[in-house]
Amino acid sequence: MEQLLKQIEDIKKEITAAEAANAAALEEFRIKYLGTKGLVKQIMGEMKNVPNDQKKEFGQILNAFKIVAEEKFEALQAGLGDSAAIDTGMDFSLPGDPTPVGTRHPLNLVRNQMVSIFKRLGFAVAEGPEIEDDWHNFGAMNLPEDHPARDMQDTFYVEEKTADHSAWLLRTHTSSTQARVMESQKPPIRVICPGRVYRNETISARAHCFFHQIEGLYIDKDVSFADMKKTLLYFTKSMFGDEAKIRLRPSYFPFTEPSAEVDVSCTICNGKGCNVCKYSGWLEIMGCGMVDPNVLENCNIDPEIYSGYAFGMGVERIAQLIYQVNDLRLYSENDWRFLKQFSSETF
Ligand code: 2NL
Repeated sequence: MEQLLKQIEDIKKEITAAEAANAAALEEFRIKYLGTKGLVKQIMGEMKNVPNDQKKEFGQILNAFKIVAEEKFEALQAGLGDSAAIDTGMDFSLPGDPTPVGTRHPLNLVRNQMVSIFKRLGFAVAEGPEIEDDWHNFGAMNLPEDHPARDMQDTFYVEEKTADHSAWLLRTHTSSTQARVMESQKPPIRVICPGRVYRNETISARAHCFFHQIEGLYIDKDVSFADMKKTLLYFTKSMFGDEAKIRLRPSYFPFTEPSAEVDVSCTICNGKGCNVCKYSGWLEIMGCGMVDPNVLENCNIDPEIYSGYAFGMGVERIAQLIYQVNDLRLYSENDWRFLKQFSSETF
């Protein structure tokens, strides 16, 4: 007994004096005193040799001894702080490796900017399906059954017309979404439809089998051609700067009458003449017109009460004027050398 008590006192002194400079030394301490083959367990094992009448007293001494070892371990651990967990030899205070976050796509940058201008003018945003039936894409838009745009050469068909369903196709313009809005809402309607559209074209620098459009529609009582001109001028100035001018040239679309093509004064030379505008001073940016009465009727809007204007433009075309990208294929090749050039843009 005497000997055992002395041994406990000696180990206690050792424990009290112990130090741990790092996680490895702390682990050594734990194994030596508190491990399954450690000294605390060993001494506990001596309990069986203690005479019965002394077991209670000895038990208390042993318990206190164990607590001394455990408390010391905790104190050493606390002293080492976080580094006690695992000593990896790494300096966690060093700055981390940067995480690449990607960039916004130039077409999304331009689309967002265009949408925000029209939102300021009170236009709502509507989206619709890219796979359409031929009524919403063509019929409602006043394109007759034999119109060349419906040709397989121009339109991608997903399903041919059968006895129980119309033809399904990849929409060739977002007017199909405007038709859906007109069918389901009552005037006043003031909406823009951004989205991807498809045409059966051979891919080149100047043509692609898909591109992006924003079409707009305003229907109310007494909507005039002048209202349309003022809206499109506001849009153009917001997009290209206050010095930008517009010019309307008479044109033809099956869904509007009268119709016009809209040019903006060259965004590079401001109308003086340069390579980009081929020395004409003007660049074509959109089509527009007063919504044809047939189109209103097709969508259950009474042309005797309501009138409206509509317009459409290509997002790639506007992006080309802003960024001088002259090859349409760049937009969909996902080439990082192209995309990263837009990393500083925040829109
Ligand atoms: C273009 C397209 C235009 C429209 C598009 C339209 C027509 C109706 C209803 C809703 Cl009836 N949207 N879109 C109207 C006039 C011209 O041009 O991309 N031109 C370059």
